[in-house]
Amino acid sequence: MVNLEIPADHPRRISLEIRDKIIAGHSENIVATAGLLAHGRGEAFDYLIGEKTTEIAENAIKVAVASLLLAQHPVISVNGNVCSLVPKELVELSKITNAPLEINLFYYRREREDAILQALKSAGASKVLGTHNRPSATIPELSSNRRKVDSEGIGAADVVVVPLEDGDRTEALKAIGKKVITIDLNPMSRTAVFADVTVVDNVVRAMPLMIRYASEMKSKPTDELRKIVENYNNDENLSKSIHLIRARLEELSRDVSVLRKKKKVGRNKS
Ligand code: PTJ
Repeated sequence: MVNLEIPADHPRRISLEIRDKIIAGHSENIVATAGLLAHGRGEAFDYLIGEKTTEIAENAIKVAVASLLLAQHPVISVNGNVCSLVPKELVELSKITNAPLEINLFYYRREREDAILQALKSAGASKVLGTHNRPSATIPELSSNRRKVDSEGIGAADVVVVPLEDGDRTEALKAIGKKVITIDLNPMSRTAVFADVTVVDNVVRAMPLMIRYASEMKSKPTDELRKIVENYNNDENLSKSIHLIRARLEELSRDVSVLRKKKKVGRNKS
């Protein structure tokens, strides 16, 4: 934490505390400088969806968890932003779903890899893939630094979770036969529209819910998990998310005073 001394009754306290984590992550080499900008973009979309987990997102979370539990070789990809926001949750989800964590950075620097590895270990991770001393493979369709993956991790995976992602990787992963799950506040991003399952939510809210559902659903029969996945359509999920934003904006555009009322009632609400 950066010690900003955010007053307990500040109406935007939660949002400022999340920012604080990202800023601290940046000063510890975990978050790339561009990660600060990515966070700001996320905040804007979070504002538009109402800064809460919608029913639409919760349904996508169940599908994401069912896909992870059905996978032969699931992997959770870790970048600087998710590592700074939800390190403990990454480790817990990884343990419950038997999906190893793999560091995969767009803005690669050795110091960042080391800092992220250290943060994951402090959060309880015993094994982390994707580090410079691990066996590597290449995703041929990709030209960015993300092309280098762990051959025992993303290289061999059937399902890959890519939370809070830049837009270059999902299509490439799909081109080599991987199923892609993402958590992205922007339902119109490249990653969101090319993924198989898009959770339109903030990682700080989505990850704890994924953990809860993974614990609950772990004992479900395979057939039941398959049905959850088969009945899902990601395009519909995205349309509903975009519609939700539109409906919210339409409501507010008709009567802006609603905003004032909401702000008076809810502390830390939009
Ligand atoms: O750590 P690195 O080097 O791998 O780089 C990571 C970043 C995030 C900098 C890199 O992947 C990047 O530039 O991402 P983009 O292109 O800015 O995309 C990030 C996406 O995540 C955008 O669609 C944001 O709206 C979304 N986003 C930002 N914060 C959150 C989020 N989605 C969910 N939860 C958030 N907290």
